[in-house]
Amino acid sequence: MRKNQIWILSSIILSSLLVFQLFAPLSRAVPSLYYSWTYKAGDLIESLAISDDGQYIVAASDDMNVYFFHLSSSTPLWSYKTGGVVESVAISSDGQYIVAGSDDTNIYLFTKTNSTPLWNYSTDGIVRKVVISSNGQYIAAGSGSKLYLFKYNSSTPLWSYNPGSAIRGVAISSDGQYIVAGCDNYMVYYFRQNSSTPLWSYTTGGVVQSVAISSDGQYIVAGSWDKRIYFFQQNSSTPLWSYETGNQIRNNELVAISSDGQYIVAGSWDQRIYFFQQNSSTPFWNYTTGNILNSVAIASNGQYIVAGGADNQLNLFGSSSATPLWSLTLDSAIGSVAVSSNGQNFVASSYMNVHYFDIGDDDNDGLSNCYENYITYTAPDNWDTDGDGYSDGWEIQNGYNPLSSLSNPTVIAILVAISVAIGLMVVLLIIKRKRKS
Ligand SMILES: [Ca+2]
Ligand SMILES: [Ca+2]
Ligand SMILES: [Ca+2]
Ligand SMILES: [Ca+2]
Repeated sequence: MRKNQIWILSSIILSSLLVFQLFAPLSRAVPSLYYSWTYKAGDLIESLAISDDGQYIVAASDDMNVYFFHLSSSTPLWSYKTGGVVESVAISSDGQYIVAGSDDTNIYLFTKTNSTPLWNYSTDGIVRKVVISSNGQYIAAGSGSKLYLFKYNSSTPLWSYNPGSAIRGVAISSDGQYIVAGCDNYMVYYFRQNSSTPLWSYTTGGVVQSVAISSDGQYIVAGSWDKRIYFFQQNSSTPLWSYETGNQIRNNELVAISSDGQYIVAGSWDQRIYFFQQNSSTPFWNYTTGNILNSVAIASNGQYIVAGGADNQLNLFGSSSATPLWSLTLDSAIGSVAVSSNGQNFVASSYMNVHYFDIGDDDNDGLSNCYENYITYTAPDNWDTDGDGYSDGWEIQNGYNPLSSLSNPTVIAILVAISVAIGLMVVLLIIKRKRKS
């Protein structure tokens, strides 16, 4: 009888262990616990940028400040107060250089280690858009009615171009050799770094507010108030194709292109997000949101898309499907989004707030890399840090310690079994003694 009880008990323990093991290392597209933080500025956030590796973030605010963050903390590494609303910010690939454009007419260049600008330059008006080449060597800016190009080591522009009306959209290739600009006069201009005379220009049917360029400068995309998305190759001012959406493309962050120029994303005031492959003007997919779009971004590899707008919904898509991989409702309209090169780190603004997200999960244990680095202190490259057979994510979600191999259901089951067995033996002993006496 005692043998039978022990047998039943151990089979129950064994089978529950098997069930635990089966469910422990579940893989997910987005980890169930991801890292995020929020910083609240003094006024509306106008623009956000993130370095390629997702480590550094820069924000432009109507409170006149430029804010610079490292992903490890929602407290800025530094901030700098300009003389007006900061309209636009950009960051080099490695996070080394930061550029900002303000309503005080100035362009500011910073390095990541110092809140004092390396230099600033006063333009002819409000600076609406700034960009920096991935290598940090060239800066382009659109202001009152001019496009400016700078080299990082001098506040004197290499050249400027005056189209006679405001420049709203600017983009620059990775090496800074090619620049594209969108203008209030309905034109798209394409430049080479060595000349202020455009290589070509193209007239759309409306204000061109959003432009983007592939890393090598070969492909250009533009979004216009005429509702259309235009796709160009660098050797011709005639678009390869264009596509008419249901409403205006009316913000300066509403088109984006992957590094190789193969994938294009656009957001329209028709409330839709459009995803294109380079060779076709028919969207590969589109997704209908609940309001106008304000900002879209695409990972360099073209595999992830982040988009946000006036419906407060932040959406992350994979390139293959219009069904969001992940979405989150923020507290108010999303103004700006930016994404790291692999799509695993991104930022979004909602009114005065800057939100950072890390969803990379290299070891597939259900905890994002930064969540492991900054919250649980487990290893982001080891799904079972303490080696007890239960994944880090499963342990956290079920109340065990992922850093102690003694904290897991197996050890607890064995302890329970031992106590039950001891208990049984004591009871049996007592019964035996009572029968004897
Ligand atoms: Ca992980
Ligand atoms: Ca881990
Ligand atoms: Ca473990
Ligand atoms: Ca454990």
